[in-house]
Amino acid sequence: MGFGIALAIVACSSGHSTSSAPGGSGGSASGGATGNASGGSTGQAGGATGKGSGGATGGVAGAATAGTAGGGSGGSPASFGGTISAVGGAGNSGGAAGGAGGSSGARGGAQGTGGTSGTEQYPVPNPIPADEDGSQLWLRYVKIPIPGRLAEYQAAFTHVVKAGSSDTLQAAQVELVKGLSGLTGTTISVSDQPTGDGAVVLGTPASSSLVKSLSLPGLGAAGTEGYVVQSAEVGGKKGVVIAANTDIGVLRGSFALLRHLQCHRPVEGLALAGTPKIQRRILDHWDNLDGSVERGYAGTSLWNWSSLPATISQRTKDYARANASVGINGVVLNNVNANSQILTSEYLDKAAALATAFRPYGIGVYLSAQYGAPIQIGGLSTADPTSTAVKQWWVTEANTIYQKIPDFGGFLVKANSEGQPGPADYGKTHADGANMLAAALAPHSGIVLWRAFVYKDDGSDRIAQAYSEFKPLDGKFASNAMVQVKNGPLDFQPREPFSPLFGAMPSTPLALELQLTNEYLGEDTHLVYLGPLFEEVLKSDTYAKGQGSTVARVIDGTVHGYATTAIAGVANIGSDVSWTGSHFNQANWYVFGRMAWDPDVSAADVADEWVRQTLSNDPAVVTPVTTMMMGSRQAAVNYMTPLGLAHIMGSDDHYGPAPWISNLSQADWNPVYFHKADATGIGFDRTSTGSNAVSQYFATARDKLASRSTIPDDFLLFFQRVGWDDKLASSGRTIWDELVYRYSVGVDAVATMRDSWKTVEGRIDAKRFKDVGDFLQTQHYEARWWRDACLQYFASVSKHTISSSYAAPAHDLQFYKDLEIKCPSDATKPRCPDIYSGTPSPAILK
Ligand code: GCW
Repeated sequence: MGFGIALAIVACSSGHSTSSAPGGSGGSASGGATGNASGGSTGQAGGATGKGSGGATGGVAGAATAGTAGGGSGGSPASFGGTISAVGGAGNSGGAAGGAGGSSGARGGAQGTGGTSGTEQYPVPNPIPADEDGSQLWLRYVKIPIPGRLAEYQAAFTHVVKAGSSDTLQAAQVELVKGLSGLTGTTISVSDQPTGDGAVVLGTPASSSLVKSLSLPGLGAAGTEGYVVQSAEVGGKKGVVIAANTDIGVLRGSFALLRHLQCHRPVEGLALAGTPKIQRRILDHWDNLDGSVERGYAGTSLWNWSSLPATISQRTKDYARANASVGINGVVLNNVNANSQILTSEYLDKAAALATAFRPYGIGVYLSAQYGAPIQIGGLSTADPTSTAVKQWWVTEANTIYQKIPDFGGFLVKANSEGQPGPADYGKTHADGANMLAAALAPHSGIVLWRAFVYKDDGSDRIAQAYSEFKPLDGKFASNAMVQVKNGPLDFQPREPFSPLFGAMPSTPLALELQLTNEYLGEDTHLVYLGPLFEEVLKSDTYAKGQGSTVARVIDGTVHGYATTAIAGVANIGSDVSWTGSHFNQANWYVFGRMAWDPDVSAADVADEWVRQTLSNDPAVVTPVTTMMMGSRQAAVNYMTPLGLAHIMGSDDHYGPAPWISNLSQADWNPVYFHKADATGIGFDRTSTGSNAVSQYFATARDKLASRSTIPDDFLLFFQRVGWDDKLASSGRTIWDELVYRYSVGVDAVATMRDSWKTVEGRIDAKRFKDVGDFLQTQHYEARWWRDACLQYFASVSKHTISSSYAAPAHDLQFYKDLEIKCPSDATKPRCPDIYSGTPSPAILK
C-alpha cells in the first residue's frame, strides 16, 4: 500500500524570512489521497517545489501549480459548497499557500522568500537543545539562531518604555521584557522615556502621552479588544509602538508582536493590527469539584479547590497568560454536569479568587449552573422556572455572585440532557428555563449559555432531536440568553456534518461549541490536530441566506445580526506538566484561540505559527511537522470512521473500536444504531426514505446531502444507506473496497507521520522528540487495531473478504471483541496492552 501524505512547504502567514527552505520535499505523496473531490486518487503528486518571490513586502505568489499538485484537486471534504480552497499566493504572504489538500489535509504550495535576512540557513543545533517538558507552551522566547535576524531584532528592540500602572499593562510590560530578552539574548531594560533607537512603547492614548501623540489612524478600528502594532518614530527615536484603546488591547498587541517575532518575521515595515470577530471566546472546563475532569486526559483539574481562595498558584497565572496570548477571554470553571456546590458562598469565594487572578489577562469567569440548585442547595421543593420562589432564588444567587465577582460572565447550562434536571421536568421549555436565569443575570449584564445538546430514547433519529426541540423556540429567548450548539448534530465525532441549527435560529444568538479534548479522537495519545476540523465546520455553508452563510458568519453575527456572539471550546487542559497530556494537543488549545479570534484564519497558517513558536523555525522542522499536523485529522477519520461512519467506538470510554456493540438498553448507545450494517448494506438513511433528518438543512445543503450523486463521500454513510457492492463514482471502488482502502490509508498515514517525525531528530530537544515518537508508535498500533477490528466486523456482516493486496487483519473478530473483557475500561487511560505489546506483536505493523 504505502499511501503517503503529500509533503509540501507551508508558508508562514506574513512576509517573513524563511531562510533557504527546501523547496518542497515532494516524492511519493498521494495528492488528496482520500479527498472526495479528487476521488481518492493515489496519484503521485509531490510537494511543492516552487519558491515564492518575496522580499520585504512579502511574497507575491508561490507556485500555485505546485500547490495544486500537493493538494491534489483537494476540495473540501465537508463544506457544503464551501471550500477549503487553494490560495494561490496572497499579496502579503511570504509564500503561497497551495491547495488545501483534499481530505488528507496536506498542503502544497511554495515557500516564499522574503524579509531582510534573505537566505539565512538554520543551523542544525549543536549541541541538541536542552530538554523541554512542554510547560512553556508556545511562549518559549528562544534566542534567534540565525545571525541576520538576530542582529535585526537586537537593533530593533533595546528597551521597553514603562507602561501605565494597571495590572494589565504591567502584565504586558513583563511579557515584553521576558520575550524580547529571550529572543534577542540580551537584557531588555525598562525606562521612563525612549532613550535611543529600539524603544518599545506601549499603551492607550489615555495611559501614554507618547501613544497619544502618535494619533494612530488605525486605532479607530481596533475597538475595545484590538490593537495596532507598528514601527514608529517615538520621541525622535526609531521604535515600535503597541497601541490600543484599552489596556487589554495593549496586552493582545504585545502578544501579537511576540508571535510575529517568534515566527522570525521581519521588523522592517512592521504593521500588525487585529480585532476579534467574535465577542466571547470561552474555554469550557468539564472540571469537577473533586479534581477529576470529565473527558479530561491531561491529569487532574487545574483548580486546586481546597487551597483556594487563599492560594493562587503560578500555574493559574500562566494559564491565564497563555489564554490571553491567543485571545481567549472567558473561562467556564466547572463541568456542565454541574455540582450545585459551586453556587454556594464557599465556592463562590474560590471562584472569585480565580477571577481576580484572571482579570489582568482579560479573562472573565463563568460557571456551569446546576438547574436543580434551588432544590439541591436552596431548600426549595421545586425548580419550576415559573415559580416565584425559584425565580427569586436565582435573583438572590446572581446578586451574591456579582458582589463577589463584579465582572462575572454568566451561566452555562446543561438541562434535560443525559439525566440532568431541567424545565421539561415541569412541563416547561428550554426558553422558559433560560429566561428565568437570564432575568436574574440581566441587571448585571451577564448572559446565559443554554446548551442544545439534548436527545432522548423516543424512537426518533437522535441527530434530529436538538433541531426539533430548539428550532420552534427561536425568538422566545431573552436577549441575554444564547443557545450553545455543538459543531455537529451528534457528538464531537472525528467527522460529522455541521449542526442544522446553525442558520435556523435567526432570532436567537447561537454560540458554537467545539471540543478541544479529544474524547473521540484518541484522547491525549493520538496526534490529531483539530485545525482542519474546526476550519471545515466554520466554512460549512448553511445557505441560510444564500451562498456564503457559513457557520463562521452565523456565529460571528453577520448572517442574522446577532447582538451577542460567542464560541466555546471544551478544554483539554489539566495538571499535566505539558498542560494538555501531550505536546501536540497544545496545538488544539492554540488553534481554538486563534480561530475564535478570527474564524477565517486557516488551519495551515495556525499550524505553521504554532510549530515555529513551539518547536522550531527551521524549515526542516516546520515543513514535515505542519504536513503531519494537517494530515492528521483525516488520518484519524480514515482509521476510525471513514466515509461518514460515526460513533462506533467503545460505548463508555469512546476510545477503541466497538462497531459490534448492540446490547445496551438505549438504542443510540449502541454503535450498530449508527452504522446499521447488515448483509444488504451499510449506512443510516436520513433522506426522505429514512428518518429524513436531512430535511433540517436549507435546500441547497439538503439536496446535496440527499442525493447519491452529490453527497460528499465523507458524509455518505452518515446520511445514506448503500449496498456493499455499490460503486463510488469518485474512485470506482465498491463501498466495501473503499472501506478497506480508507481504513488502510489511515494506518499508512500514521506510518508516514512516524517517518516524518523521525526527520526532526536532533533539530528539537531530545525529550519532546522521544515523547512524541512514543505516542506516535502507540497511535500506529492503535490505528491498526481500529482498522483490523472494524474490517473484521464489517467483513462478518457483509460476507465480504479483504483483498489479498491489503494486509490481512492480525486477529479474528473474536479477539477484538474479547479485548473489552481483557482490557477493562478506564475512562482516562483506556489503553489495551494487548494491542501494542505481546499479542499482537508490533510486528503487525511491518
Ligand atoms: O459527548 C458527551 C460526553 C459527556 C458529556 C456530554 C455533554 C459533559 O461523553 O461526557 O458530558 O457529551 O457534552 O454534555
